[in-house]
Amino acid sequence: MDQADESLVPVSPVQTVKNLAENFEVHTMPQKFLNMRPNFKIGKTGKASKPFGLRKNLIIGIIVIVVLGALMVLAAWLFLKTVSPKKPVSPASALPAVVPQPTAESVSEPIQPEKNLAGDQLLDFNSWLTYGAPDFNFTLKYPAEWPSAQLANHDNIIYALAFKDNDLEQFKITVFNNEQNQDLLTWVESLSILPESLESYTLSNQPSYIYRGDFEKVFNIYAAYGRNLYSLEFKASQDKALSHAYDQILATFQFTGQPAPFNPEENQPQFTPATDSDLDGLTDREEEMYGSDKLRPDSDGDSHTDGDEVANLYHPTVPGSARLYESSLAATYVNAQYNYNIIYPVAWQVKGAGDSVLFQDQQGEFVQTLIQSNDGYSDIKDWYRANLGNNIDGLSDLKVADQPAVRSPDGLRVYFLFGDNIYSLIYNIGLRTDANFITTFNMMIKSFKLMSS
Ligand SMILES: [Ca+2]
Ligand SMILES: [Ca+2]
Repeated sequence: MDQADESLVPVSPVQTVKNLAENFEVHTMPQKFLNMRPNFKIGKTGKASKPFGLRKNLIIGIIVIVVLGALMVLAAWLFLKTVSPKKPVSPASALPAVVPQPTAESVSEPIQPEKNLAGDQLLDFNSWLTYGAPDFNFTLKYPAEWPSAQLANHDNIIYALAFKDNDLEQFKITVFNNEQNQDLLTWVESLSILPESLESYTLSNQPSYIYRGDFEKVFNIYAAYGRNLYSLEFKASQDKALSHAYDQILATFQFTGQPAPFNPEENQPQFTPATDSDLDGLTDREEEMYGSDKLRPDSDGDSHTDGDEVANLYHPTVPGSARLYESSLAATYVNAQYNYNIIYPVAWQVKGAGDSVLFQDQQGEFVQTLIQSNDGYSDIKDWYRANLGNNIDGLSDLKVADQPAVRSPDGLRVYFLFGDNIYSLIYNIGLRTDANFITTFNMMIKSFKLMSS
């Protein structure tokens, strides 16, 4: 048993496994481990020769592709040039030869003749059709491939029309009933568009606005004519033929017929003057703004009422000849483009620039200076009759900056002619029913000065 026991010990399975394990550890593991590890490490830091070779090949590959791409573009360009020599080479097809990335795009461009053909068709203005909507006072020309479809009316929309290319709306015209005789800017603002994001535009000789949407998916043109307000919405596009077609549509758009005049009765004041507790010509809101006493008609006791003082540019709370515009209550706005300056309450915000500037109270009322081109009129009343269609009997005469001017029957709008332009000063009470700033408006009219250019 002892011998058997002794002889059994070395051949026990545990021992065998242990020996095998020892053998493996000694002869293979460290060697492999030591050989593998340094290579792996060098490779990972990117200094080893093999990956570098790969990068080099890749770079050479890219260069070859770029050069080949450029050559293909050049070849395509030369081919197109010989095939259609009358056609100007668009910078789009010439550019990618220098730009390494979009080779695939630039090569595929000349292979798409359908698009160019459609563009040619689109821009064949002789084939364009005329659309007239005499009841809604407009006419325009449009590509024959774009059938028109009338859209449903709702709210104060009285007419809506879309022009479609393959069932997709390219542009649409919406006509709104201007029941409240809103001015254009007030209406556009009511569409939640900030005046700062508008640019002036002229549509069929009417002062209009263009608004380019936040994401440039559409752009809109807003205009007013007679009793209607118009929105023209175009699907924005980088396609040159398409934008050229849009330009042509806008160039052919005409307002037609005499704009329906507003009934003079409707033009009467639709607001009530705001409270003027001491009846001195300044409303309580104005007294608050100028710091005068709303219960004392002559706050500074110089025998001139507060209202008279402000209307004539004097300081209501400093006796004597202290000027309003030399005080901290008012500021001067200078418009170098149209050469004028005007005094406004310093508490108001100035918005806009150029031909349309708003001076706005915190509660929404504002005075606007609006300048539009004068199409050859020499008498402001002739312009008023032709453009606003109102009965001129209700107009009152006044002078603004020494120019003969007219004031609308409601007293909120003043117009005069200067140089090649019509200048308008408009007091807009916004959505309010009471007017708080009539005297301030009069003060601004009186302060208006034209500067020699
Ligand atoms: Ca008062
Ligand atoms: Ca006074």
